[in-house]
Amino acid sequence: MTNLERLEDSTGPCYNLDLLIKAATIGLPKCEEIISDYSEVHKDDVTIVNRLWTCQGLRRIHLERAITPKFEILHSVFWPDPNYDLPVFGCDIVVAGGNVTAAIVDISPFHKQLDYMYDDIRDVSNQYNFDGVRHLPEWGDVFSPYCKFQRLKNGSEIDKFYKCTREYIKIYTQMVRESQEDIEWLDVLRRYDDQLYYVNQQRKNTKTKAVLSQWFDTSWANTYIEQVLFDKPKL
Ligand code: BLA
Repeated sequence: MTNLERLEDSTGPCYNLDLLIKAATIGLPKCEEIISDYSEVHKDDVTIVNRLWTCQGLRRIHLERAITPKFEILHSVFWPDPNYDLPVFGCDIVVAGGNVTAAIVDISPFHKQLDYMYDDIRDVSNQYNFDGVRHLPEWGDVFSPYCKFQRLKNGSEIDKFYKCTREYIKIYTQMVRESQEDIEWLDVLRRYDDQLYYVNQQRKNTKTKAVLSQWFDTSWANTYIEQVLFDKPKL
């Protein structure tokens, strides 16, 4: 199979999540696609495709698929605009040699959001339990108690992860639609700082850098991590 065929292989877990996340952007208020220099990256046998949007409440919605003959990655983050009191939605799935070694989905809280925003998420989270649960690394203190992180060992676990992500993203997009702008200076500044902390923690994931540096050179990998995967919010 070529990379393009792999990308469009509708039997793969990344394909289904890709469609799910694209569908979730429909109906977000004032949602517009952003054209970036990284919309397609090709090097040797690696292909990366990026889609970016912005909408009211979110400074950036990022959906990425990376494909090589051995690896497939789907990565997505919904980054709040610090003028809105919203958590971060994040999802990452890594398929290596046909096995889903990592599948993670979370709605990650800032400040005290856990105390007043998470009733629905807690209820949904309780309905999904996975077999191959993995431990979060130290930098993973940014994730919520309802973060789902596991390997997916068979089709029914893959299907469960899809359904759980569908519920999480449904709750999240509803939060975005209902969110009101709050430009109280101290609150905005605090949300900016909180998001910066999340960005810096994600940048500590040595595995992201290891994979990207294997495919490209270290300096390209660093720029890609800083500008595309985990960019800092602007004040
Ligand atoms: C782990 N992330 C990984 C792994 C790889 C990547 C290869 C190791 C897989 C494994 O442990 O089985 C790599 N992810 C990438 C690369 C890209 C990518 C190269 O998106 C882009 C080209 N990671 C995220 C997001 C979250 C996340 C949004 O991008 C969470 C919401 C989490 N990835 C995450 C975690 C691990 C991981 C928690 C496990 C890290 C560890 O075990 O140390």
